[in-house]
Amino acid sequence: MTKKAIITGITGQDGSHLADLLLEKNYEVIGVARRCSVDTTQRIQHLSYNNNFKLIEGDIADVSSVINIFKDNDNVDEVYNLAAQSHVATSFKQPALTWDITGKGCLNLLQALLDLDLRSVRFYQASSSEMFGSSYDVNEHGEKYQNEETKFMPNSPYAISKCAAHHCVRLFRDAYAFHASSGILFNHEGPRRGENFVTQKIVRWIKNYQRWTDKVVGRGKRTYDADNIYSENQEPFPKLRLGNLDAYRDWGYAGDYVKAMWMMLQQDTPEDYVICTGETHTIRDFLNIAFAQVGINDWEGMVVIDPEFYRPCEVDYLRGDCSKARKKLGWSHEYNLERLVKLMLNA
Ligand code: NAP
Ligand code: F7E
Repeated sequence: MTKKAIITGITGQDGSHLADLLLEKNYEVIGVARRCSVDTTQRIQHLSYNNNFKLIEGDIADVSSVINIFKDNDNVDEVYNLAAQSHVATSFKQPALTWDITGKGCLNLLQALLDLDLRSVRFYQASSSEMFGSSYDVNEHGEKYQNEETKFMPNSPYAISKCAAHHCVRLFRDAYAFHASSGILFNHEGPRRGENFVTQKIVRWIKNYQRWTDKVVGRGKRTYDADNIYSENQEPFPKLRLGNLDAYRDWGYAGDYVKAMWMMLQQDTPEDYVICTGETHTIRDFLNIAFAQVGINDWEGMVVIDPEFYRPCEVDYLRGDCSKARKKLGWSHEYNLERLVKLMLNA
């Protein structure tokens, strides 16, 4: 029998990948998008003629909007809450808005399901490795890691909002027997990643720089010389401005990670799972890999460290341990960092 799923955050990176996955599995998919003055549906353009896909208007920060989503769409089997103000740096500038969407938005959805007596609907919450903040455990080899048992020490308004939502999910599971699970996902990227996240920002800059050298220096004559960027007789090309290059992140591919979301809701028992690659790299490592893939080994002169991109508080080290997901869900990642970077550069 065809299943029906609602996805909030459908216009985002993960929403679009999850919709692709569920439609492949013959689901009927309802995507929730908020009203915007410009078109935000680029990532789901390819679904506009799919008869099993429907786009509806809604905002998870607005209680009556959330109630109407469930009233207007019956026989829903699964709800995936991927909507969020998901940018950590922005959350320091807009903390209350971040709370309303990323924290309270999740409660609005759960409470609406309870009040409308829709407890049998399975619920997925997009929790985040940011919830660990400065916290980690150490294994027998002396390596730092985070898993489902690691305590949360959130250090941004975004992470605090995600923690609140995470605990709401646990509460609705314990208090009202909801089939609700949170995936504690570590950073995941891909060609559909928003352009102000660091991986996509770097990849886009490299691609624009390649285009610029093709135009100005001539195709096939790329010199990739840092001095080129501001040489006197050529149009200037802005350097890549970044913040802290020393933070460690466990980066995976979004297409791999949405499979884990679906797997969690197919289990008999709802539980929370860490999803990650288990490998960690600094932003500097990412720069080395990305520039090397286009034949540039000396990128330092092309990058400017700009205090604007430093955060009031940083998450220094993230490396997940997803043994539980491997064992119970049978999930594992296909893309390592090298392959992910290649995918993004070639997109
Ligand atoms: P994203 O690309 O930033 O997408 C966020 C989505 O939420 C967008 O569709 C956005 O719509 C929507 N949204 C924002 N406010 C909303 C509101 N008030 N009502 C309805 N929709 C709203 O994020 P993502 O990378 O796909 O991540 C998906 C989820 O996983 C997010 O909850 C994120 O916090 C979480 N997460 C992401 C990662 C990661 O590394 N990607 C890791 C852990 C957890 P607009 O297009 O209108 O802005
Ligand atoms: O930053 C550093 C920055 O913004 C990664 C979200 O999807 O993953 C994401 O959050 C690192 C940080 O991702 C720039 O300081 C340096 O240490 O790409 P990001 P994030 O903050 O890790 C988690 C798991 C989520 O849940 C979030 O929703 O890179 N960094 N220079 C920079 N970061 C940005 N954005 N821009 C820079 O110029």
